[in-house]
Parts: sequence; structure tokens; C-alpha cells
Amino acid sequence: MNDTVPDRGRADCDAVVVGAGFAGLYMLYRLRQLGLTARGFEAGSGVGGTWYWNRYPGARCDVESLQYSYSFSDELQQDWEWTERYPAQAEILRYIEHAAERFDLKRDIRFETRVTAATFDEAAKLWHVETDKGDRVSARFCIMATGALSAAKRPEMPGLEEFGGRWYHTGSWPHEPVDFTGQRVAVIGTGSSGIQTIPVVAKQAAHLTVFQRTPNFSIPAWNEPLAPEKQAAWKANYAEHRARARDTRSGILYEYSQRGTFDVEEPERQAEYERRWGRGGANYTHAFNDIFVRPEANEAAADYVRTRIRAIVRNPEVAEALVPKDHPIGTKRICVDTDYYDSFNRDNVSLVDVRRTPIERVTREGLRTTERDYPFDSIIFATGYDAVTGALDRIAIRGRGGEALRDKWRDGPKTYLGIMIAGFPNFFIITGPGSPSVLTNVVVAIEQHVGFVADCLAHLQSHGIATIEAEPEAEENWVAHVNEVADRTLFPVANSWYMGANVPGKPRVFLPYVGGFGNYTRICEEVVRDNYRGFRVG
Ligand code: N01
Repeated sequence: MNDTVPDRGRADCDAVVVGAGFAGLYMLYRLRQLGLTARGFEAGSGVGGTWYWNRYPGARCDVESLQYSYSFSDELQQDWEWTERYPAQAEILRYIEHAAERFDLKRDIRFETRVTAATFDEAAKLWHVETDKGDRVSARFCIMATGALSAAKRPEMPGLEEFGGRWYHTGSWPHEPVDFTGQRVAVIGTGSSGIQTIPVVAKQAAHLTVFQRTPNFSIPAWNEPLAPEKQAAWKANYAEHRARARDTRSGILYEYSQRGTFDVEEPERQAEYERRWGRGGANYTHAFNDIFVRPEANEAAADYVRTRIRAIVRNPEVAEALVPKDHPIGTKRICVDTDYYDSFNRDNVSLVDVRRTPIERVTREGLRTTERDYPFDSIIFATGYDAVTGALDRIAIRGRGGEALRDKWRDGPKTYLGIMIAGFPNFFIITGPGSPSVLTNVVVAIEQHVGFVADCLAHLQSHGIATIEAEPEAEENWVAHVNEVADRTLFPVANSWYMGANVPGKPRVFLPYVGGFGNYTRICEEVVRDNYRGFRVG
């Protein structure tokens, strides 16, 4: 072994893993397989990450159950029985808890403990990690499994402390069920979370007022119980399905059309939109292969959805307010719903356009817009996240020379492959900025990243290498590539959280890698084959 490799005795463990969602748990599993010791830290009192925090009514994944699950253990994927086409939050959480128990992962995790700082000690070649519970742990490797949508964002609205009712954020929901029966409820935000929770709360509340800033495109889920025969047939070919999914743009087995929108005549085009609307889910946006790159193609797909919204919502004024017009379909995350638009046909649901009448403040009784006061018993913030970089930004991370990651990323995140950062040796991010992450089935993306990190650590072990980090030039080139690929699409047009546009002051940069999951995986494999091209070892 290289004598520059730190002595295990000087470190408390080989690796610290921050976060115990899908990513952190699988990382712990792989570290144990490598014979490495690890400490996991998790802010929640249990495992599950996103699915631990997002307990709001209606919370459900919009990737189908049979695909939104681990593939690394065939026994697990064969044994676990899903009950619905799209899994509800409680079922996913049960699944993750089962995986954690099954692989005995909890014993390495300290719960209710938030990592506050991670500092690289150049002399010792160790990371010193600190927590809000006073832990100080040193490790050779620091692995951030902190999630891309975990830093919940409540808008700066004056007066919240005066509010006499109760308020909630969808991304930090109480563990005990909340019953809105008989209440006057506000939901602020109409992204995926708002669109899921609105129909459920509408059925309970005396009155629900939805505060909408930007109308979003939503496709019906047509969720249903998962037929046992369908599940069994899928499981019989699980490995093949998984392999095919990994080779796609999003890690999901959608029907990716090879045809352009205008390669077919209008009636056939409309029939295709209709067929996909009838099947449900984000599969709709793959009806033709130019929807994300050609404005007229996008407009045609968007127009079909607009027509459906107008057909569902009976009040023409409300329908028009719900019709998205300011961004190409799919360039803000497409939503998948159950009865969303239909909720606005209920007598107890009303819509407020906050672009026309912005919310000025929270009052003791409710909300005040520029037009009037609204009394509420409860306010639900479905206002989203400081996405992709937020969770990292909330930790004081310092690399070589004491450089703060926050400073390095002031004008936007810079990574190599979305996994490592120049100047931050032995520091890994699972599904970090510049990787396909949020544009994919994130479980598939997580497994690929964790696999990359585990293989990299095995390489370091077998070659007696102490540190690895991205070369600045490789990082610059990757960032340029990520931007260049995004600029070939319609994504940068939208004011989306993909662009950081939902957080005041956040640099406007397209955060994920849109070059496709399959392509990205091939790039990672080539990098490894070329002896970790673009990485520097020490
Ligand atoms: O958050 P969002 P989300 N005043 O940022 C509005 C995943 N997810 O929690 O669009 C008024 O999408 C904001 O308006 P605007 C999925 O990847 C998946 O809903 O910024 N409104 C927007 O309408 C998703 O994309 C699932 O103009 C304000 C909403 O709040 C991601 O998580 C389920 C406001 C926020 O929407 C995030 O979804 C849930 C203000 N000051 C989430 N600030 C599934 O798998 C913000 N808004 C189904």
C-alpha cells in the first residue's frame, strides 16, 4: 500500500454517508460489501429521505412501482409485492424500511442528526464531519446522499408568526395524519406536490382556496391496483426490463417515439396524444421525438393538453386561468395527477391567480392579497425546494485550502460528471448537479452513482491510492458540456426549479444533465475504462 494512504487508526471510519434515503442506504450496503466501515447521519428519525418527509395527503410517486425500486437485489425485487400502479408514499416508505431491515443497515446510521459541516484536512487527508448533536467524526471519504429535492423552501412571506391557524410545508409533513374536515384551507403552489394534494384536501375541507402563480401541465395518472398477473409477468423478466430502462433517456420504460411530430398527419397526431393521455403519466411527453427540442412540436403537444383542461373545467374563466401558456410542456417538471382539474368543478374550491393579485402577507386570520383578505384555518405551502444544490448549500463544506463550496458555486454549481468537485478530494455527491438525477427515475440514477463511487473506492483500495478528485479542466469541460446539451433543448426557456428560477438570487443555470441517462452512463463507463480520465489521484 502507498504510504500516503491515511492509517485507518487515525480515522473514525472509512466513510461518512450523509442521508438515509434510497441513496444513502444503498451506499452503506455497498461500503459494507467492500469491507469498509461507515457512519451514516440522517436528520429524520427514520430512513426514507423524500418519502420520510413528504407525508402530505395524496403523496405518491409518478414513476410506476415496478420501476421505482431497487434492482441491486433480485431477491428483494422478487419478494416485494406492490399493490398499485403508482406507489403511495406510505407504501414506498414501508418498502425502504423493509430494505433497511433486510440488509441490516440501520445499525450504521445515527438518526435525528443533521450534518452541519465537512472540512477536508489536507495534511491528514481526512474529512472532519460535524453534526448538530456535537459529533465530530473523521473519515477518508465523505459521501453526500442528501437528495436533490430535500431542502424545502417556504417563501419569505411577512406575518407567518402571527398566523392563528396551523401551517404546513408538503416537504416536512407531520407524522400523524392531518384532518382538514370542516376547515377553510389554503394551498399555495401548483407544482407536483400541490397538484397531488389539492384533490385530496378538497374532499375534506369546508373550503379550499388554491393560490396559483404558474399554471402547470398535468397528465392524469389513471392509477389503479396492480394486477397480480401483471406483476408476476414483469418479475419474470425483471433483469431484462431493468437493463432496457437503464439504456433510455430517463431510466424509465416509456414508449419513446422515433417519429417527429410533423412526420404524421394531424388526425394521427391527435390520436397519438389521445392514446397517451388515456394511458396516463409522463409517457405523454414522449409521443414524438422532438417535443423537447422543437417549439412547434412542443406547442402541438401542449395544445392537446390545453384542450383537455378546457373540456374538464366547467367554469371557462377558471379553466383559462388553469391553462399553462408561459412555458413549453415538460420544461417545468410535468405533473401527474388524480382528479386535479376536476377538483375545480367542486363548489368548495376556488382559484386565486397570485400573478394578478399577489399575496402581500400572512395575517392573524389568513392571507392578504393585493385585492382582499382571506380567512383560513390552515395554510399548506406546496412551494417546493431549493433544488439540487440546496441541501449541500446548507452544510458548511470546505475543501483544499479551506475553500468553501458555497463560494466555489456562487455563480452556479461546478462538478465533474455530477459526482466529484475539483479541490474537494474524496468527496462524492450522489445524483449531484450536472448528472441526470431529477430528469430520471431517481432510483436508477442513484444505483448508477452509488455503483460508480463503490467501484472507485475499490480501485483506490486495490491500488493503494489515498485521494481522488476531479481535475479542474475536466470539470470545466463537463460544465460546458452540460450547458451546451441543455441549450439544444427548450428547457432553459422556462422559469423552472431546474434553472434555479424558483429561488430568489439563485444563479440561473440548468442544473441537471439532459444528455440522457443511457448516454451519461456510457460516458461514466468510458471515463473508468480510461483509468479514471479527468480525475487526479494522490
Ligand atoms: O415544488 P415545485 P413541488 N407564491 O417547485 C409555487 C418532485 N415531486 O414540491 O411555478 C406563490 O414544482 C410555484 O410557482 P412557480 C418533482 O420532481 C414529485 O410541487 O415557481 N407560489 C409552484 O407552483 C417536482 O417537480 C412528485 O411560479 C409560489 C409551486 O409553488 C419536485 O418534486 C410529487 C411561491 C412549487 O412547485 C418539486 O415539486 C411531488 C410564492 N412565493 C414532488 N413560491 C411525484 O413523484 C413558489 N410557488 C408525483
